[in-house]
Amino acid sequence: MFKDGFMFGGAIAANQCEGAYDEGGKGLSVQDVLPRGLRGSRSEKVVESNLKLIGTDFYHRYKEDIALLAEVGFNTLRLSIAWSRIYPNGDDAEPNEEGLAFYDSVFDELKKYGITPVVTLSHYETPLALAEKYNGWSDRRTIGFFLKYCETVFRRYSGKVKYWLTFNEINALPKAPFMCGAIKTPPNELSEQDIYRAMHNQFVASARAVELCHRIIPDAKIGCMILGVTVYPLTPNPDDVIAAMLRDRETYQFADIQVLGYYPKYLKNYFERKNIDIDEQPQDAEILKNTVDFISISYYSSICEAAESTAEKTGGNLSKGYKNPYLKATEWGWQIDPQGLRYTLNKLCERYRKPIFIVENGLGAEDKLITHDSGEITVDDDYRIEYIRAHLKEVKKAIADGIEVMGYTLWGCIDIVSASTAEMRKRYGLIYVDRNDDGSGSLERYKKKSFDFYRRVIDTNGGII
Ligand code: BGP
Repeated sequence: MFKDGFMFGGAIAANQCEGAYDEGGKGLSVQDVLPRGLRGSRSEKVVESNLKLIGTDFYHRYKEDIALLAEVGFNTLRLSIAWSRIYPNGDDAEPNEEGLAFYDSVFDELKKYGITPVVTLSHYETPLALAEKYNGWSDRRTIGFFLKYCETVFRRYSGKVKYWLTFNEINALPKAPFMCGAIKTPPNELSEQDIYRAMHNQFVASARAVELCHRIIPDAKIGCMILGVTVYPLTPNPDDVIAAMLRDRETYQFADIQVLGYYPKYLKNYFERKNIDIDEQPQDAEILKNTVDFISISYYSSICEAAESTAEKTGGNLSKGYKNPYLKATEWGWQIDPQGLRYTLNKLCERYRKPIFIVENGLGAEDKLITHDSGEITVDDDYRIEYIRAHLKEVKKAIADGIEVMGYTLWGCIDIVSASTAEMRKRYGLIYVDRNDDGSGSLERYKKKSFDFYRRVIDTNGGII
């Protein structure tokens, strides 16, 4: 059993489910010009083939969807506010009331079912105009635009939202500068200094959002959100162990700054060696001391690192690494490693001693909707049931290891458009949405086999795991 009050449910993101990309006063976001996710360059304008323009139509169907999630027994739903619904151009003088009213309705609907919202302020959804006018997070002025947006939503929803996350997978920025940082400059023209300056602007923005949140909503909790890449050395060769340690820093440098409140020595020494100037302002060190209340992570898979090897490489969530011969992988090459989740939770706890929230975990798979002679329609996703069961078993072990795990929200709890590949066929949900990569489909919702499994898991607070 998980403890009473364990935050159990699922997670979605505005750009991957809402659709209505140009409705309700919403401005374009960087996602509206990324029709193939990270598989291709950004388009100069909106193209019809971009599945995110309609998404799964959550914008119009949120009441139906929330009722279904309530039927599973969710007590928590992680979701994001699309920044460009609130400030369509990012630097608008006044917020868009239609956008604010939409999220009021969503939060009221969640409250009807006793579902606690956990809200991501920036989930790869920066207003496109900030990319066009300021080159996104490469310009320090974007900090001010972000904080104006934060202050607007903190004040508007202070009575409805008590859990906030600043930047989704903030450590993904170096991997995808346009999607994560609205930086238009082509990646091959960005220097390391450019990337670290943009990261610094996000660190300052995140810390100032923490301070603002505590001031406006004193009983709220606000966390960072880290792409939890678990790195193993490919062999016990000390060269590989060191290589894995250094690769780990690509993740921990982000958490260190947001959780500990300062730049770690290894990173400052690196800046000196590489002559990197992050353009730190005099007040920044003090600002960074506004540290988060908890750490949230996405965890899907682990990877291996080596000093050098001819071993086969494989994909992962925005991270490539060497294949682990002991693990199976998904169709997209993401290695399935439930024990890696326990390992990651232990490492984070040992480093930070703060509560940890698993806000993304799940299996992307090509589910099949079967219509039987009887007319019954099913999706037999036993593989997803096994994935969830195996990972929750490891969460239980991590808790027995003494780690304070706040909750678990299954990623893509209702099918959505995938982030890195902008596909519908890569499905994560307990609920199947009838939409295909060619844009066809009724958008009807169908319960998968995992729907009832997860309902029983929550109903027993993890007892059947
Ligand atoms: C994370 C994002 C999510 C989600 C997830 C799965 O990077 O925070 O938005 O998309 O990855 O990745 P994908 O959708 O590419 O399978």
